[in-house]
Amino acid sequence: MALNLQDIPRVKTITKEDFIKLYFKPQKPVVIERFIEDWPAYTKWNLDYMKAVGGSLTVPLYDDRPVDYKDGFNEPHAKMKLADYVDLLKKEPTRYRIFLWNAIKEIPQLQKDFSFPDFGLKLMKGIPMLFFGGRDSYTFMHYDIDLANIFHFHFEGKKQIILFDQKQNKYLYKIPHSLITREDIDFANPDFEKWPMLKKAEGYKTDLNHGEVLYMPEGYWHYMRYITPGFSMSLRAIARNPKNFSKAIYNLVVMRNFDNVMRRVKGQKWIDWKNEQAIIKTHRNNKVA
Ligand SMILES: O=C(O)CCC(=O)C(=O)O
Ligand SMILES: [Fe+2]
Repeated sequence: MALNLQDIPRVKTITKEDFIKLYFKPQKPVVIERFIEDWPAYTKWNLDYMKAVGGSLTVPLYDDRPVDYKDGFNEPHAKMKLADYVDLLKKEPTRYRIFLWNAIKEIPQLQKDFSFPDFGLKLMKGIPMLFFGGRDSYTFMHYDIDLANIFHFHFEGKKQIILFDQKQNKYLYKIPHSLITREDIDFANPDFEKWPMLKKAEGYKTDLNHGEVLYMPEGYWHYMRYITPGFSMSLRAIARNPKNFSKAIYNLVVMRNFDNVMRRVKGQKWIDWKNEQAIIKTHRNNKVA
């Protein structure tokens, strides 16, 4: 038994008219394989290059430890010089990932290596975010707080991707007041005895290679596992669907602050309660005793 996942459609390249009509309007994911071949980044960007241009910078690192009430929302677990981190990635599998790092702000010359593509959507130019990971490290299943449209460009190596749309929430053991599913689900190889409702979820999958760009529609859940060490850049465009846009505002203004306060007030009990609720609610919604 495996998750019910269909392959994300792939195109070699695409016009903005076709992108809008075939993928943005219906909110379907797509991989564009040869979109950035004219970017200098296509030939330049690899782990050695990042080490050469930013090696002395200190970068925030995350591992896959479960959420702890003492951590703030998205607080890093460790810090390292980028040069040491790249060496570590190349030497051995590591759980440490760089997540949501605004590298262009710290290494402005990277800006010269790419251009903001015209997909017919207005991209938020101030925040091209970078993500790095070592072999077998993964970014837990989540969706982004602003439910943005995300263009995810991958460099060096291979990365496994699993996506679900928001209609699947009732099957995914979503943690209330957060943007993640139960962290003890291994989406690469789920235990269906423990998580039976996952059998009903319908999603998408692909392996992303160097130079490919993945379009993730608004609010899509994403799980990403680094099959080999590598890194990616995400560009985003604000949620256009009014329902998603208001959810984004709610998450940013209310949900995040409420969750932080509850962590401070109730501590680990709050985290434990949310984790239990993920199971209770998923099974109740699906009427499993
Ligand atoms: O690449 C990763 O590790 C995660 C990427 C991600 O979550 C995003 O682009 O929103
Ligand atoms: Fe994300």
